[in-house]
Amino acid sequence: MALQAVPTTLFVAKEKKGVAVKDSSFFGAALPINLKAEISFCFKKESRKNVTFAPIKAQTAATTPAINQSSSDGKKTLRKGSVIITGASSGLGLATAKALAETGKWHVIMACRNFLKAEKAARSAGMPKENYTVMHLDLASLESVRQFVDTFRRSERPLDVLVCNAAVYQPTAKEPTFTADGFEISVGTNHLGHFLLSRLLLDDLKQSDYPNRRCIIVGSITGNTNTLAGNVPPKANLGDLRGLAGGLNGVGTSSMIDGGEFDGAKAYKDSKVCNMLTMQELHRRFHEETGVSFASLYPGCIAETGLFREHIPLFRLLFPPFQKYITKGYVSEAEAGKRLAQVVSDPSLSKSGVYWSWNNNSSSFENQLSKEASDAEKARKLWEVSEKLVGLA
Ligand code: LMG
Ligand code: NDP
Ligand code: PMR
Repeated sequence: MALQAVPTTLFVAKEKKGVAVKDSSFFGAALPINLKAEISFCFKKESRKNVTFAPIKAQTAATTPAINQSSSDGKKTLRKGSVIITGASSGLGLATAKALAETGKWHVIMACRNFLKAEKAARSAGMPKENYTVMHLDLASLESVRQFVDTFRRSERPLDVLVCNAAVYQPTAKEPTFTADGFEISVGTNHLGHFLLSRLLLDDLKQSDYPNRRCIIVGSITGNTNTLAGNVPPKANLGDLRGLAGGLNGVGTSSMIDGGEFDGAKAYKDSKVCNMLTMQELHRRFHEETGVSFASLYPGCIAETGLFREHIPLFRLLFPPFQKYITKGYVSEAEAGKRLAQVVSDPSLSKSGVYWSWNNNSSSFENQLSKEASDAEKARKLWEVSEKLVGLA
């Protein structure tokens, strides 16, 4: 078992191409760690291809073009970018929204299931009022996803970057619960809701004239079995997707992607594998044609977010110090928000098809995904089954 590129001081001896073997005695066993970290935080600015100066789209023809030629000194200025962030009412999504809104260079559309909670969160985070809009989106309903896309289009804002961030995690559930469309809730929300959303909004991204158009899907280390964290049971495994193909509704078929017994923690990790596979499939199918960059990331372990709200109190108490002092994988919400904001707007992180991670000194690098999370054949199959489930095929 090769455990790979976990950017924690606990296990990474030094960055080096190839395989290193280091005795990490955490489990009292020697773990071979592939340290092929491919640190590359000094990219060249990618030359801007496919920049068009045409009106953004029919219903936004009156909107200012992305790049204005200022009349007085001939200097070019960029209009505010327009970014949708799902699940921006707490945790990573809120921290990212805040980081971007505070720059004054972005208008953030906070796509949230709880409108009032999001509005309150934005206000108490001190986000400048003119730099955000809250819009209703419940990813656990395909109808709501479609309605969100319609409402967004009617708002006549361009779409420059889409961030698929929202997620639910049910580690203690004994029985599955289901979305409005009858899918097990973690995969239904985290993967299928975002799958439909990103497919529908791809047209809007295509029509944007912004120089760096991006679609980002938040992944995680726990879905990658080439890491120590990804080997904490239960491990992610999509199998041959037989449960997904059966509709994940638990009625006569399994509620798990691989067709197995329900396990909430595994369902979450499986959904993260789906997120990372979807990003790569989007890249393969659309990057060249559209110029849109697709990326995923592991922002670090943000051990105090609402993600763990359903975990037992003892876990919520011990998890942050465990990550801070033992694994050293801990990051604050604010730091994680800065990392995701970088993937949204930093010119040096515009490469498509990349799974970004950060070292302990907060420098970004292109990380390696596990075998399953980078399996192109599985990504294609996942795409086809998902299209059927969300009504696109
Ligand atoms: C499953 O369990 C659940 O069943 C499922 O419901 C779901 O929650 C899923 O992934 C989510 O997890 C998985 C897990 C349970 O099982 C295993 O990982 C099996 C392997 C167990 C091996 C145990 C090794 C123990 C290592 C702990 C290291 C402690 C060292 C203490 C030294 C202290 C020195 C100061 O696992 C758990 O639930 C574990 C909970 C993880 C968080 C708590 C870890 C305890 C750490 C306590 C220290 C915190 C204080 C640090 C302060 C430092 C001050 C300097
Ligand atoms: P939070 O629970 O704080 O944030 C999740 C957000 O998703 C909340 O805003 C929540 O809304 C929203 N959400 C949940 N269900 C829906 C739905 N049906 N429709 C719309 N929005 C919904 O967790 P995090 O900030 O930790 O998680 C954000 C992302 O980061 C996730 O993709 C997670 O997988 C990923 N991640 C987190 C890590 C961590 O250590 N915390 C590590 C690696 C990745 P509401 O506020 O209404 O509940
Ligand atoms: Mg983990 C380098 C070690 C490392 C890292 C970076 C994480 C991240 N975890 C690590 C190690 C361990 N964890 C070890 C050794 C254990 C056994 C004690 C352990 C346990 C553990 C549990 C029970 N870890 C967890 C849980 C959860 O319930 C969290 C989870 O799996 O959510 C799906 C979780 C996480 N550990 C992480 C990260 C980032 C998570 C949370 C969320 C996520 O992937 O989105």
